[in-house]
Amino acid sequence: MSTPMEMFVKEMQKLFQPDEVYVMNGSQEEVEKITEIAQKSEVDGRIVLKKLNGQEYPNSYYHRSNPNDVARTEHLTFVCTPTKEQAGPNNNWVDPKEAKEKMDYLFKGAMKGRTMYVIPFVMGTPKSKYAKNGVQVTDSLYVALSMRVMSRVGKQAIERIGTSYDFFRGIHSIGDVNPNRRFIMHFPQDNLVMSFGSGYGGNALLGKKCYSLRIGSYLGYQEGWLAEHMIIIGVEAPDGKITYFLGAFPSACGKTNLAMLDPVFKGYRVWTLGDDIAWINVGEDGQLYAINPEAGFFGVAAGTGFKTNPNMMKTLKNSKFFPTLFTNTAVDNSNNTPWWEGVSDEVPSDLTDWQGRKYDKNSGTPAAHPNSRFTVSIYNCPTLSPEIDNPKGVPISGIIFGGRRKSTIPLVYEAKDWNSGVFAASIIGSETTAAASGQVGTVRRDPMAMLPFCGYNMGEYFNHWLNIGERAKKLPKIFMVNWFRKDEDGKFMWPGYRENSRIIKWMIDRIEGKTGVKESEIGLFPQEGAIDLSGLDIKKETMDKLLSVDKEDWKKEVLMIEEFYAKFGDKIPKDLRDYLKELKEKIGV
Ligand code: OXD
Ligand code: MN
Repeated sequence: MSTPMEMFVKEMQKLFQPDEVYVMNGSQEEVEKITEIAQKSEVDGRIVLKKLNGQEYPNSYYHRSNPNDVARTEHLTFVCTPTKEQAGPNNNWVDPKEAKEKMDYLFKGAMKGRTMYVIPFVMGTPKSKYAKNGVQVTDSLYVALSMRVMSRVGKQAIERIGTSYDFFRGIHSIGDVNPNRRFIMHFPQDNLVMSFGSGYGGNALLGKKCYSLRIGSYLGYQEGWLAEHMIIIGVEAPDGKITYFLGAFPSACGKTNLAMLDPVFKGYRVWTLGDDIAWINVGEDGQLYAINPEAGFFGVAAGTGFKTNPNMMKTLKNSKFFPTLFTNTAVDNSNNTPWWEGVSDEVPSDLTDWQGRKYDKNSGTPAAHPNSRFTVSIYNCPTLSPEIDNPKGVPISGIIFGGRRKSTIPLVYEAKDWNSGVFAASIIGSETTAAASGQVGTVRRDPMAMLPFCGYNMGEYFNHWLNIGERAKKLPKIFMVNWFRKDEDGKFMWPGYRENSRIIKWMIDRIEGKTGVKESEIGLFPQEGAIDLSGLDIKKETMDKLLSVDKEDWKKEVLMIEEFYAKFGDKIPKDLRDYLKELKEKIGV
């Protein structure tokens, strides 16, 4: 008798007709073997991996993708629920039967002449009752290796799955990397994702956005937990006390930097637990507990350097866990190292750009793609929390929500309580970034930074957040931040990066009840002088502006919020509609 997992593999073999099938066991020898093969294999006319300078970047490899395949493609991503309403206006929708027929047609025979890699994986530390199992098939060596870094692959997953039918199925083929034949189809009711035509992280590493967020959010809705686009950190104060925070920010808004922040204050340190996704459960004591389903970072290289994120640079230079992949950066030919804007001030003279061309410094274009990425094990991180494999997760005292906004949104404010925090998070707007294909810099609503990742109707998702608040006995405080305010000359008003620790220190004071607040139309502001600005050269007028409500700006903001809410009709919980009404009155709309 075959196990359900074996049956799935057989079914996939029949569909894809690969020359060979290889089931990953997760061993070190296996990773080494696949890495060797990848250095000799071409996909889409490119060598899959090239070894980089091991002295500078140990165990690191370079990957260049098709230039048409460099980011998530939201317009080709679908949530195929039985009805369109279940997917909600926040998702593209196709009827599940139609979607499956389309994908089966594309998948049929797509792996002829290729090897099908079978990746049994666990999301979350395998001992945790919150961890979940999946099996992905793929014909991409790059995807197989990346999944090995980003999740717990192999034996432990096979053992956990055993004879159970209860595992996520991820079906992936890179196909012919043709954007006209590229689809990422989610079937929440079937715990299934089908993805064709892309090798890009968020489209192809199906354990990540597809399972841990889109399908995960739906499972959380069914089972009473939350799957969120959030970092997890522990902030240690000089007295040794650690306060755990979650932080939700849209893609490419500094989540990874915040996840391994080096605070400006002596005696404070940040412990990293996750930089992208959190699974949050109500613990037995009624507090919220979070685990990171992932085992690696898939971070934006562009902009990362010793000045902006020294701990990430140390992570990339650590060789403990193998391999580290660099994708669509440039390469410095003088020493065979990956290079990207921000890693050094000097632009090296002999660079090959992300598209494999000789780089011309005067071209006015960057050498690395703005969404160039690294894939690296979390276990290489020097600030890794000792709690990383705690099966219970870590108890959360604060949730930080943010967006990227030039204007309107203050540097920080606090929500009065859980429900008003859910409202504040539901109205976030953010400027789009290079992490998704399409125009960069236009403001769109991105509630909880989940707009591209919520696998069901967002109106119901908001309601689920309110319900979690009712179930939990000890709720975290909710804070809203915006590190990206600009002045009239287009200069950032707040220095950001390490200096953000000043805001986090204030949040800890608030959690501990050590400082009061000032009420405003939108929420609670820090009291005068409550944010420790010692040693920072910032004008009082700037801080006053950063911590105030500009009613004229908010009048426009409220209209955008109203327009967004209107798309969901009465799916938006009444509580949230009432908050909006109240906000309009306070702003004077
Ligand atoms: C990511 C994203 O890759 O949010 O994390 O796009
Ligand atoms: Mn992300």
